[in-house]
Amino acid sequence: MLSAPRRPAAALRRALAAPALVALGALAALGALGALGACGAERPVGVTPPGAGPVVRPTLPPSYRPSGRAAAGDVFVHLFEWRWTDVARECELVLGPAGYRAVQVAPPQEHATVAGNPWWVRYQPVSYSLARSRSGTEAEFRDMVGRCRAAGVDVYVDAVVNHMTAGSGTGSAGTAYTKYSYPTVPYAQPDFHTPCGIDSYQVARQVQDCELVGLADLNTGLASVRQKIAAYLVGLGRLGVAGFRLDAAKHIQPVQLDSIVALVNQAARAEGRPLPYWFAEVIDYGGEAVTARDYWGLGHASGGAVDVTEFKYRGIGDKFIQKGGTQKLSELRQFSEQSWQVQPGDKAVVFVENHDTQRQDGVWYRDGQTYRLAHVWLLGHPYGYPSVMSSYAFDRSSGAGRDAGPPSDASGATTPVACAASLESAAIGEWVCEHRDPTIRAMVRFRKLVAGTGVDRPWDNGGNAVAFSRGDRGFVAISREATALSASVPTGLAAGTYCDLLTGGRQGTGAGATCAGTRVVVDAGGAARLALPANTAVVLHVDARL
Ligand SMILES: [Ca+2]
Repeated sequence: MLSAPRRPAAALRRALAAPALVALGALAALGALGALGACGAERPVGVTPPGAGPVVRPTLPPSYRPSGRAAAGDVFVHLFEWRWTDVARECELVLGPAGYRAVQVAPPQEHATVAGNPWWVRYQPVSYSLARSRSGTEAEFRDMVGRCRAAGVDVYVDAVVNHMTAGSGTGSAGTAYTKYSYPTVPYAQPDFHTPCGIDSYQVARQVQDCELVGLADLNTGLASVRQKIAAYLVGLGRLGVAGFRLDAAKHIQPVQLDSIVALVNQAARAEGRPLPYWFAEVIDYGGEAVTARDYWGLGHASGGAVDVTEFKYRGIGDKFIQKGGTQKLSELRQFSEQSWQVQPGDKAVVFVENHDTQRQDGVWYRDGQTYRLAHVWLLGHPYGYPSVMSSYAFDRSSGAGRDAGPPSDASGATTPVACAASLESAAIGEWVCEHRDPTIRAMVRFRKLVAGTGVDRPWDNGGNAVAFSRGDRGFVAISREATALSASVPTGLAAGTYCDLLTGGRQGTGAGATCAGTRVVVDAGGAARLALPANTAVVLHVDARL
């Protein structure tokens, strides 16, 4: 059973996330890409047209090794569109002290420049130069990586390697380019797949070898192209970048991507550096030719591990916003890898929103307290390696609003981060800084404290409250009820009085410790006596026993 709803075709979703491409993407989704998909006349003899009969495509065995991030209780944050200098400061002042394992930063390569500075230009590479992007200069990037490392925070780079741009112009670092010509890399026409459109997600060949929403698709079947991509990532590794998000991995053949990963892993090993952490963006809600499982084997042969995004997990957020008016929190009691048909927890990168889905219809910062509660689940439950989205406020009711780039000045330059006071007060054009929210920060700490424990003693009230224990170390209860909830709920905790982490937690240690939060009594039978105000949660940890 799938609790996550089926989504529209991925091409359309992508197009909706990049409205300047809507016309093209929507056409693709309607199968009307005749002109762009005109592979016929120019196609070399002997090349099978996309969708024309069965083609044997090489596959990777689904064997893998865990990256270990889920088991360690790690959490990373995506500082969407932040400038390098701001990321560096955040690592030192917030991320390190809060216990975030890593930060995912914006694609650092030279990118297209488009009037109005939409966010998605960062996903249209012009070269692999770091000289200047909207986030800053190469010197600032290098400084950021070093300072984050020193603060105990790994830097993950968003690696856009499936495609280049959809048009022509001058890149952020000054490179003049056309759709199939990028002199700084260099790439020229023969480095790209013969242009064709994706009009069916039932045909893997189209999904992987044709143009995603009209973006020039790199021919990753060529060793020379793979070498150039690998060289970009190896260079980042030498600067101290610790990991990579493989953007649009679903649109690259797994064996070709594996070859790139292997080149980077081998270089790291040869140079005495740790192998990078990798995760692949594979949007898989079921029902398509390309699946997340196709990518499990990435990196295995070269001695590494590659995690994969689990988009079905978005359904968690839908329970919290009671999407469709019928979903209830109590249904989360049934969450498991089997019942939700999700990937193994030690393979999955999970989130309740990302930069694409927050522009669609999922839970987002404007849901305020409900957004916080969704994170209490995300970070309280042990499944997966969680990513926390940190963004800027925008209007998702209009195409222009969804397109909007980061807060910027009159010249279009991204402005320094100044966080809104709260999720609720963030005004359009302000940085929201969701990752600084006290509830989310407390949960990052909790996840680490209970790492290694499973989920047991699940409980629900049949309505909009759910609870579970983390072995004998922790307890989480969440209520989306509109009125106060009183209940006696089983826990794995020893009897005593505990101080709720979310409302302030225990201050100090030993006999002098005080409780700044709500006190919760666990009785001799191990039951917590809960009195939860509407729309709140309580989180207990064995170390917060008074
Ligand atoms: Ca491709």
